Amino acid sequence: VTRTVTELKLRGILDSRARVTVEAELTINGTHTGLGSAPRAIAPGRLERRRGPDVTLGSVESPALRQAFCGHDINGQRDCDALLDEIGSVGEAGADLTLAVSLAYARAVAASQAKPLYRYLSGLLNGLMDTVPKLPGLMVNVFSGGIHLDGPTAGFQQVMVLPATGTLIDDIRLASDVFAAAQRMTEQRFGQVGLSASSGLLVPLDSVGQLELAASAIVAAGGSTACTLGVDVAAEHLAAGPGRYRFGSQELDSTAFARRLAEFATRYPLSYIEDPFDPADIAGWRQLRSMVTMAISLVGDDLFATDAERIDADLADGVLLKLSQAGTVTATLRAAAAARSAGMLIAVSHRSGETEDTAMCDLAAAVGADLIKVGGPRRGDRLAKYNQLLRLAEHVDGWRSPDPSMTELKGTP
Ligand code: 2PG
Ligand code: MG
Repeated sequence: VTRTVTELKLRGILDSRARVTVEAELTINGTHTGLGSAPRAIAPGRLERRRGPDVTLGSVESPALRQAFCGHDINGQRDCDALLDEIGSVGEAGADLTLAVSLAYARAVAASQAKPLYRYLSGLLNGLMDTVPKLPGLMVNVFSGGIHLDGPTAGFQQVMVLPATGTLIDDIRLASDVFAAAQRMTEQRFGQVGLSASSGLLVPLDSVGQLELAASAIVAAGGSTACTLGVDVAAEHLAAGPGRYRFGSQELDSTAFARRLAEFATRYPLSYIEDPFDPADIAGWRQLRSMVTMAISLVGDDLFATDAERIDADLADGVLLKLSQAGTVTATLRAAAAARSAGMLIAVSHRSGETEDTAMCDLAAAVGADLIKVGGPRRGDRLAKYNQLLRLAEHVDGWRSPDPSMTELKGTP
């Protein structure tokens, strides 16, 4: 089948922080149209592909994209993304524009094949990796800190709860209960608290206080046997010079910071640590790995920046996949395949500034990701993702139906 791009529209739209990001609308053969948009981080990692120049709301012009796509036959995601890479590499489009177009093309083709997006994406994995679509486990942001907190605090960017009841529906229920318990407990102490960009609670507590409270909230929600905790240290943003980190009121060298993290791993039910060190602090990564048990996954976000070439199983146990870091669907799938062939865990992630796009959920299902993080269960930009996962649960094979013995969602206080 020939797939001629008959129309490509680009526009500036609002993200969840009311910053402007881009959306693409692409039509093939005049019949099938797909939408795609790019999220926007508060502060992208050093190794990430760059966003393009700021765009304004409404129609956006990109002569290079128009010329390469409009009226041309583009016969597969790989061709589409190779073209986008080329345009990106000569500086004609940033990773935000290329991602938006790549996702819009994927959705247009999936629609023309009457396939849900996850099925289409899983078809693209042929020859790249062997996988059966499955739903990921959740990592739910409870407390935010670091640069996600308004104001200068040197702490973890996210404290998350990882429910593991065995079904998505019960996981969502339990995580929502833990979140509600954490909110109730913090509001009893501090009065009303705000929400961060990722819909985590913004509390006047340091990281230790947050871990304590999250552990208590798990108990209060009756989740002690089914929940662990995870943190995104986002250490790149804590770095105070090579191999030095600001943490609370202290400045620690790499070894002292590794010891601190390893100590947390013994005091709290931690199962996941993301970006414990700066990407340049290779010694730090190796050191922590030798200090913590196998029960804890060390995962690279800013470390690998969703780049297949950077992925290295000697440094971490897992890879965080962010479509906006890779810049195209194909580059993201390549990173997933590289992670799997290295025997590493795969986690898929949202960004701090999100749109209503839910492609990351389909991506997670298609690559059979182990984990996904889409923020706290508050506000539409994050709920869109939880709700897409619920829809996917009806499709994806191998996902058990809910256990009726689990209690009903208790709801927010
Ligand atoms: C992260 C993400 C999302 P940001 O660090 O993993 O939680 O944050 O989009 O700000 O990079
Ligand atoms: Mg991160």
